[in-house]
Amino acid sequence: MKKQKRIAVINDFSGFGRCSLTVSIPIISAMKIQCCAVPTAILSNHTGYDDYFFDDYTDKMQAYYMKWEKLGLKFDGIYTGFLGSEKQAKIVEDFIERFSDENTVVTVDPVMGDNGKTYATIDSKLCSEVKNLIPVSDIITPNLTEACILTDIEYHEGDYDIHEIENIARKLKYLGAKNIVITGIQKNDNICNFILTDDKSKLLEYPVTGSSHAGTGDVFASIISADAVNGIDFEKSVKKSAEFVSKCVELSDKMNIPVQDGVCFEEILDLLM
Ligand code: PXL
Repeated sequence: MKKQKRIAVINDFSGFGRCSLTVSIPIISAMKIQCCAVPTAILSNHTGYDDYFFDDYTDKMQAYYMKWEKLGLKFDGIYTGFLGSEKQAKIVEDFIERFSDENTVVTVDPVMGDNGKTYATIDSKLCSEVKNLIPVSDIITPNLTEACILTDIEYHEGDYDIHEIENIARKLKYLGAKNIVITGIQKNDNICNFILTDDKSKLLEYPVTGSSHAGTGDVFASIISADAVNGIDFEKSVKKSAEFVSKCVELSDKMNIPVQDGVCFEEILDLLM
């Protein structure tokens, strides 16, 4: 039998709203990879709702994962998402140093905002700390808002032309990114992902299938991180993740899921198996 792969996911636990760990654990598990969670914060529901309980886990993370070091754990993949405080960027770097070897694939989803705005708990200090994670990553999965924040380029509404997108992606590469996918780019009424790697630069366009739901970036990055560990070609994986997210969005609208409540990925999780 082949050895089962294992990914450590450093992300928040939001009990309601289908984002972060509550999305990554089922998706990565469905893709037959062991998913090991390191919480950055515990929330009753994500910050897209008007009110939420938020317990920052910064002071507990190291004590938590040092027990893993004692167990001698190593990971085939490390995937980082929402950080609960600016101090956590250094903690994530420390985690990567301790728990990776030359084969570990590090996926950094620089979760900071969407639609031109930062999320409620994210400030400029945290954003600048997140930049430090780019050089230690193998893959980054920013949405357009996050790509703009990382490159100090002003976000605008409406369509983006290919030169603007290439410029943002090149700046991300200059910051030390190796494999980049920028998600959620609006163009000609389509939604696009832009890929930049050492040997590829490509815009992938998809028709819009529904409303903009919370947590879709987390669904996308979970699939990307699992595929990367399984050695799937990056472009193929981006297409598969985008198609899965499109189906989730379409179905969620059909099932009248409020946009804040995320997408009903559970209904079609079997497509990833
Ligand atoms: O899906 C991104 C995300 C993750 N974690 C928390 C959030 C959000 C977006 O609002 O609030 C806690």
